[in-house]
Amino acid sequence: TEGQVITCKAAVAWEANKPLVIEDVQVAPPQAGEVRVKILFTALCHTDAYTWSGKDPEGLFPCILGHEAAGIVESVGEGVTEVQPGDHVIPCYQAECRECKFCKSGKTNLCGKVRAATGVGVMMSDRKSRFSINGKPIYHFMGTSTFSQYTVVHDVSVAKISPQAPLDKVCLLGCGVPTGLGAVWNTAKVEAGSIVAVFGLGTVGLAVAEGAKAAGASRIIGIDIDSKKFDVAKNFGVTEFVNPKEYDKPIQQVIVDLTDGGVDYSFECIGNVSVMRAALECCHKGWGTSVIVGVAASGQEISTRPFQLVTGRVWKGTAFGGFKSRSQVPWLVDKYMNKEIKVDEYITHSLTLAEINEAFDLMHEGGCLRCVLSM
Ligand code: NAD
Ligand code: AHE
Ligand code: ZN
Repeated sequence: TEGQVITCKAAVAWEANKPLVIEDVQVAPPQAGEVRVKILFTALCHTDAYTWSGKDPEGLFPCILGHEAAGIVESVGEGVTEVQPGDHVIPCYQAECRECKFCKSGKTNLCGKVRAATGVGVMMSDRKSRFSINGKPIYHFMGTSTFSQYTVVHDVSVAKISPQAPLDKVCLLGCGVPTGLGAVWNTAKVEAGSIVAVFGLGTVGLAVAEGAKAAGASRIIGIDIDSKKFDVAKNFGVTEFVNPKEYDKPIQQVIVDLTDGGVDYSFECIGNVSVMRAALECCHKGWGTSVIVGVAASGQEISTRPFQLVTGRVWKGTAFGGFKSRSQVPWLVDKYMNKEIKVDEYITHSLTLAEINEAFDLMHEGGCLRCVLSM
C-alpha cells in the first residue's frame, strides 16, 4: 500500500449535529514529514461531541473527528526518521516538535509547529487534506482524525510506544486520562495533604481524582449532577460526593462550608463557564488554585469578581495536562504496563466503528466513561 491511495471506512461528520455516516474514503499517501497510520482502536472524548455539536469555532465540516486512539504505522513520507512502518503509535493532537519557541521555552507543552494547519483541518506542507471522497476533500480534525481506519498525521504528532502495550486499552492515553493526571501533577502540582475538589466525574475528572490520590491529597470532593457517577468514582479516589441539585445554596458556598474556608485545588472538568466560576470561588483565600480543563463553547466567557484573585486565588488552565506528548505518552504507556496508573477501569463500553452513533448516545446518557471502538 506504500505510496498508494488507500480506500477505507471512516465516520464522516457531514454537518454539525447530523448523525455520522460510515463512508468509503480515500486516504492519500503521506507527504514529507507525514505518517500514515492504521488506526486499530479509538475512544470517544467529550471534545469530539463538542466539535460535532457545531459550537467549536475551529469546527469545520465535512470532517473526520476523533483524537484518542492507537494504531500501527503503515507508511511514512520523506524525511521521517523517528517512526517506521510497523511501529505501534498513539496520535497526539498536541504536537511536540522540540524546535519551536514553545517547545524550547521549557514553560509549556504547547507546540507551534503545525497548530496553524491542525486548527483549519489541513496538513501543514500544502494546506490540503489527505482525505477525500470521490475527489471532494474532507477536513482533518485536531491533526488526528482517528474515526478512520487509516489517517495521516504530522511526524511531530505521533508517539511511538511499546509494542507490548494492548492498543485497545492504551488508546485512552491519547487524551482523557493523561489530561486529568497531568492537570494535577504538572499544572496544579498538588501536594500531599491537600484538599481537592473535582467538578465533573467523567473520564477526565476521574483521572484528576486518581492523580490527586497518587499525590497524597487528604480529601477529594467529587461534584456531579449525575449521581450515577458517584459509585464508580470511589474506585478512583474520590472521598466525598456533592450533587449540586440537592442544595439551594450556590455550590461554591456548599464546598467552602464543607472545607473550613475552601479547597486548596479545584478542577473544572465539564466545560461549563458558570461551574468554572464556582470552581474558582470555592478555593481557599490566599492560595487556592483552580484549573480549567473543560472546553467551553464558542462565545462563552468566564467571569468572577477580580477581588477573588486580589485575595490570592489563582486561575489556570491546562491542555493535555501539560504533558509533552511525544516524550511523555510512551512513559505513560510504560507506567500503565507497570500497573502504576489505571486505564482499563475507564473503559465501560466496547463497540465497532459502525456503531459510532450509538457510542455518542451512550456518552450523552451518562453511565458511560470511555467507549472504545474497534475499527
Ligand atoms: P464527560 O462527558 O465524560 O464528563 C463530564 C461530566 O460532567 C459528566 O459526568 C456530567 O454528568 C458532569 N456534569 C455536566 N454538567 C455538570 C454540572 N453543571 N455540574 C456538575 N457536573 C456536571 O466528559 P470528559 O470526556 O470527561 O471531558 C470533560 C471535559 O474536559 C470536556 O469539556 C472536554 O471537552 C474537556 N477536555 C479537555 C481537555 C484539555 O486538554 N483541556 C482534554 C480532554 C477533555
Ligand atoms: N477548538 C477548540 C479548542 C478546544 C481545546 O481547547 N482543546 C484542548 C484539547 S481538548 C481534548 O479533548 C487543547 O489542547 N487546546 C489547546 C490547543 O492547542 O488547541 C475551541 O474551543 O476553539
Ligand atoms: Zn479529548
